[in-house]
Amino acid sequence: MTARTTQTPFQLFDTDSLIGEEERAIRDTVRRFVEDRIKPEIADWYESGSIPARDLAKELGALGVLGMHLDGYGCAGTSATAYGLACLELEAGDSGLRSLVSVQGSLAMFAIWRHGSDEQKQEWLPPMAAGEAIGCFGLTEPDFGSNPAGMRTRAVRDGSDWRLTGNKMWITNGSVADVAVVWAQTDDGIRGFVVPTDTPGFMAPEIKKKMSLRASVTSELVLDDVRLPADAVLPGATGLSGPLSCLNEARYGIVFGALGAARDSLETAIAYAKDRDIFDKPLAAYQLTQAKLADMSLELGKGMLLALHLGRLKDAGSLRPEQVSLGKLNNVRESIAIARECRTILGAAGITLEHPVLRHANNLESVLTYEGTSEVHQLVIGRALTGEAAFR
Ligand code: TGC
Ligand code: FAD
Repeated sequence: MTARTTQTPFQLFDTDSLIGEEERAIRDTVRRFVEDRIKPEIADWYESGSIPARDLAKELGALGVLGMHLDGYGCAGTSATAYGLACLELEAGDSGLRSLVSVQGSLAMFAIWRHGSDEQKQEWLPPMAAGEAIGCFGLTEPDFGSNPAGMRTRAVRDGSDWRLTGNKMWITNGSVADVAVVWAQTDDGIRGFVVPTDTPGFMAPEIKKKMSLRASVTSELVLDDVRLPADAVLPGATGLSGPLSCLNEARYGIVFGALGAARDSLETAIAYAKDRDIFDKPLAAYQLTQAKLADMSLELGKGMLLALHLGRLKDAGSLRPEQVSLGKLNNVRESIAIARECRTILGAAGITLEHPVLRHANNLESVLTYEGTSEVHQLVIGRALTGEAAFR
């Protein structure tokens, strides 16, 4: 019997025909970096719960992915679609790697780029784009995750200075950051502050014993009467719309990124099923296996079409927050389902770090929760459909 030519899920959908030449070149460069630099090391980093964040930040800076869709200040100024494709390739390595890049570029850098003064931009954006300075973004608090409007961290005036007091929780990159963008209540509503992490009173203990995102630094931020100069405040942001505008950027990256974890899981499962003989023939030759592979490929391909559509809307400047919610909700929910189903195809072998599938599934538990839980995105979509806000 002659072997048939096979296609990958994305080849089945011919999604490459929707991507420009330059975008494909960027994607392929990031994919090579992940294959050569990340995949050989990631299982060990995950098992030990540590990553060489400082080295990686510099390498990612040299690759040009930090704040890559922003203009000026050393940023590459690519299309939003190219940024999405880069997120997909990074997350095919590990969600923790994509998180490092999302938090740096879409949250910390974007906050300064969109809402900062010229001086703040000049001081922080070039070293952050190069990966010489690492940023974090402190919005969530121990008692206020889905509802950041209730935050208790407070900044009060002291002469022309500010004094900042409070606690932030679950902050990616916190313990390795050089600069933290911290959101706090003030007499004028919620404001953002650019806080160099060597300021007295700033501490960032790392959160340990995680079962998800183990190859990512997650921290608490303790702000114990941190004194900041008048020009530490982001002049362009007043109210909750300031931090939420940054979340749109990071959520957009996740719309693509989650599909990378799913693609890597599915490619692993297909290769494994072809290789593994069960009851005297390859696992891939059973109808039950093929039904799983077909259904997963459908969801992966549909997710990619949705991501590319949202990417084009973003490039045209017309992407709305509720549309980002459609993509984040669907693509993370389907990607975690794919990673879990792939694990069944690998049987017992699927539970180890020899294969990436359970690592991806465990990581996607965090991705399902951060940047707005699935329930929050259902409620955003529900509000868009009905006009009724059902958050409270
Ligand atoms: P609501 O009354 O709806 O809005 C308050 C003000 O904000 C404006 N707004 C937005 N602006 C920009 N983008 C959006 N997506 C916006 N959504 C709302 C809105 O127009 C209003 O403006 P104004 O001028 O009238 O004041 O606010 P709400 O308190 O009812 O909350 C709505 C809700 C629940 C959707 C929001 O609080 C929310 O999204 N909660 C989820 C919190 C969240 O996602 N946190 C993420 C923290 S960062 C993180 O997880 C990083 S993970 C690491 C990684 O990315 O890898
Ligand atoms: P809660 O808000 O307590 O939610 C608990 C449950 O209640 C969820 O299922 C939720 O969907 C549900 N729920 C909430 N509201 C409603 C409602 N109105 N109706 C029905 N159900 C509801 N934050 C940052 O600021 N910066 C970071 O860099 C960052 N990095 C993170 C990294 C990791 C690994 C993780 C896990 C989290 C990170 N976060 C970060 C925090 C993240 O954004 C929050 O965990 C998330 O917003 C949810 O908040 P919570 O965990 O407090 O859950």
